[in-house]
Amino acid sequence: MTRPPNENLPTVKLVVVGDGGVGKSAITIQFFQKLFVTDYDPTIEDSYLQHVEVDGQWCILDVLDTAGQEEFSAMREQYMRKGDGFLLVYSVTDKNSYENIVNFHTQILRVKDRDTYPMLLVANKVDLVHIRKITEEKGQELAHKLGIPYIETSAKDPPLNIDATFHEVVRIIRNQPQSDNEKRKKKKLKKLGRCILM
Ligand SMILES: Nc1nc2c(ncn2[C@@H]2O[C@H](COP(=O)(O)OP(=O)(O)OP(=O)(O)O)[C@@H](O)[C@H]2O)c(=O)[nH]1
Ligand SMILES: [Mg+2]
Repeated sequence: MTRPPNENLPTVKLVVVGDGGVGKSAITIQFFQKLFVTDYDPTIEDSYLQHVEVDGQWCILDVLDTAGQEEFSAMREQYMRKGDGFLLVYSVTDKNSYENIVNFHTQILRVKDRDTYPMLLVANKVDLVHIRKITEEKGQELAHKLGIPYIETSAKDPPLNIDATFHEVVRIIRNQPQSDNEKRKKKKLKKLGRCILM
């Protein structure tokens, strides 16, 4: 692996959300530590930091693995404010977790006060073919409804699409169109600059 350049790299903050037990920690740990955690130990909040290279450009990836358990839901707004991009994770074996994605999506847009925001719909545990309840078609349908891309993953060894998932969210963040707010701010600054020059 080539080394990251010795310069100030941009930090990209990702937040992993979704119901309890869908595999948020398993996905995150598989990405950062290259191992599959078989035990279920509900998360309160964990964060991970690593230099990563995506499409030839280095960045510092700062990932927040959040609590899916309902008892910690009061913390949601606070961490949502911090994210540059979100992984919306459900388990293909758990219909409730699929149905709940729309609530996470709505809450993120409300907290960000935006109509769109960088997000990726992640259908996890696809290795559990025999107990799968949510088909790929249903996943794609939801992604389409929300206007976000879709990916299928397995955190279990051999992992499926784990690196691809994190890289894709970085790409979505980099490629997002300038928000109306930012455009407005820039316009205002330009005007202000003209006033000072005059
Ligand atoms: N077979 C299979 N099991 C998985 C996969 N991802 C996670 N698991 C298992 O599902 C259980 C829950 O995974 P976690 O990653 O702890 O779930 P979580 O979403 O972080 O749950 P909370 O921290 O409570 O929100 C664990 O026993 C994992 O080993 C997967 O892709 N395939
Ligand atoms: Mg967890």
